[in-house]
Amino acid sequence: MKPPSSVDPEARPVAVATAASRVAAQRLLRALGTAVFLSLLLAVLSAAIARADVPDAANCVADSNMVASPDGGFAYTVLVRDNANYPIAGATVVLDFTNAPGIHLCGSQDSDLDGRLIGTTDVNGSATFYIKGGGLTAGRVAVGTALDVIVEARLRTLDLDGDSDVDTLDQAALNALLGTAGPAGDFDKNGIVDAADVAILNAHVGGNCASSPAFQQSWGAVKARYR
Ligand SMILES: [Ca+2]
Ligand SMILES: [Ca+2]
Ligand SMILES: [Ca+2]
Repeated sequence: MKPPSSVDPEARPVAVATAASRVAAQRLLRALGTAVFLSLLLAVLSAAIARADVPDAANCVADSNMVASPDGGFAYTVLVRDNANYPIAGATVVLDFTNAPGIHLCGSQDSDLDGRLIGTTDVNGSATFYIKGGGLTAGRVAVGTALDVIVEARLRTLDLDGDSDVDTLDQAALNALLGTAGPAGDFDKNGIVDAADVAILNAHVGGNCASSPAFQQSWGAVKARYR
């Protein structure tokens, strides 16, 4: 029988160290596994968020016919959605009038005079503009997100002579367009200039760039920014 003193003095410490190492290794593996899982989760979430933040012009909605007047009496709404057709809040919407010569935007709205109006969508992905402007154009207004064009809209304004007001001269100009197909003078966008369009113009006589109808107080409510 071997005396206890013959036991290798190193044996027990080594065995203890090995067991401790296994526990440490398992802990390390678990920590690594958790880290890898969290990294993958973060990557997936980031991709989902990135995708949700990107407007898809094909799913955005904007009227190809636009109406404006110096008093800002007509709403024009743009809906911004992503590739899964979900609305995007806080998205930039740009109305670019630079290819619509003959249109004059009121300086009170296009304060930097660059021929563009910029809005931001609300929680429903919607941005509503009350375009203050006048004039006639054969060009189109590019309606788009920060990156893409959604639609090239045809614009008609109540200020037919382009002097930034609506008065008897505009009424006379509209009378000369009666029976035509528009877009000039076709304010209800039904493809013909008639008495209904005359009635619309008559309701805005006296309006100009300085007009501030009651509805403009709702600008803040729709959370659209202009500059
Ligand atoms: Ca501008
Ligand atoms: Ca006028
Ligand atoms: Ca009409």
